[in-house]
Amino acid sequence: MISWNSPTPPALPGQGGAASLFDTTRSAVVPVSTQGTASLYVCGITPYDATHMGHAATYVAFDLLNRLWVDAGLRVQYVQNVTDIDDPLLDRANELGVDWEELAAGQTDLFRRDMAALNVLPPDYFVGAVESIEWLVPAVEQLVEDGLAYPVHGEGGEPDGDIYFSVDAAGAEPANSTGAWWLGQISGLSSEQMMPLFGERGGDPGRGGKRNALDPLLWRVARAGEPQWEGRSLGAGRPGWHIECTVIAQRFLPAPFTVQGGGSDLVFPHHEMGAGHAYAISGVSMADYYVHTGMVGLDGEKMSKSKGNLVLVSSLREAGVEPAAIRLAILASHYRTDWFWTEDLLLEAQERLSRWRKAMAPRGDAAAGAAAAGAGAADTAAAVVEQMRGALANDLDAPAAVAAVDKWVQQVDAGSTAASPLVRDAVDALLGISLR
Ligand code: 5CA
Ligand code: ZN
Repeated sequence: MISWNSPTPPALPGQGGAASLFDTTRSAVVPVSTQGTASLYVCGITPYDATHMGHAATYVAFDLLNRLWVDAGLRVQYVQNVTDIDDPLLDRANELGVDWEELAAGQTDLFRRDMAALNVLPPDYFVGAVESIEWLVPAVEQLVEDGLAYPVHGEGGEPDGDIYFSVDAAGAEPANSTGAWWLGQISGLSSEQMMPLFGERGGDPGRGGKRNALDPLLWRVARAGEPQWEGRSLGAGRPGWHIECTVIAQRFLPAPFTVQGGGSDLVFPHHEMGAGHAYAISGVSMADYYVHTGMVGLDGEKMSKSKGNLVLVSSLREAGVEPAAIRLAILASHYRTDWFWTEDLLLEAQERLSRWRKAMAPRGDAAAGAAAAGAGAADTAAAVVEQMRGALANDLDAPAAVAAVDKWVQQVDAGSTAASPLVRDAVDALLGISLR
């Protein structure tokens, strides 16, 4: 699929240091090791409704990482998927009485416009689940041949032949080989903890004929009235969810790649199973680090399409809210915390944006000149950039980076230092807030 365009961030003098991130699997903030190239896969949208603040916060968080890596002189390979075929999309299309492909295409397009407006750097590859089917079918065939996946006999009106991944067979692979996967490796959850989450998050623990209730679907054979694709020995059908991200990542990124990202709602089963699929297919682990964003809510509940408690990026934009203010409102919370969207957060961000803009506007007047000539304005600006780099390298601490800019803006307002294009460039390059 085509992605979107965002301006290239300005290059800053010097170079940022290596990033540390909270890795879900290790349950700690750890230094992220990269050798010249960093690779990132962030789980993309299911395009049945418009981008809400939760999605926006997740993509802005990984955009901070992308920008930090670029600033550190790394080449970044970034892949994002679009789940353009799945149950929730088909259900919504049926509810609305619209064609599922049109719904997906329209919402994906709106997502691109929202991301461009929020100044999120585009992925190098933006790949739809439908596009991945031709690589996915051979991967599932191989899993069946290797005894790591199996067909289920239809019961209760279901047809024969849906293919499931055997978590027990895949988890029993030699545990001493590098990167071996076992159920629980990514999430650290017990089977008892997994069971309810599996049912809530797209799994079908009650499906008869499975070897383990937690086995996830790889290939759903054709049903009347559902879209279907050629599946060679699997029979016509459509893909399961987790395998989509695995095959897309395997096609476009190294194995293992550096960071698998997404919201904390994806830790289990999505990233757990995706890692299992990757290891079962290739014998190499999927990613080196698993990084998850907190959930954004509204009025005391997680913001979700299914609950309908949404604040949409596009609605705010239509109401005339500046995208940079939306982005700045997101940056006020640390990416790993769960937080609630409020009108006040947006008002604060709008005020901050105008303070920053005023302080950073080029001033040719005598006062600015006098301040610039005064004590070390350039040094002060350079120190702010280092504070921002340090804050972001420390598990993407955007609120600390924002606070460093706030403090400097106060000094500019008080006349104790001068406006500097360096800070303006750093706010643009590192935080993605363009004040031009
Ligand atoms: N297509 C799948 C991933 S392969 C999916 O989860 N789609 S989604 O549209 O439901 O979510 C898109 C991204 O936004 C995911 O990374 C998800 O974890 C994240 N997300 C969803 N809801 C929220 C929320 N309330 N707060 C923060 N992030 C969220
Ligand atoms: Zn995914």
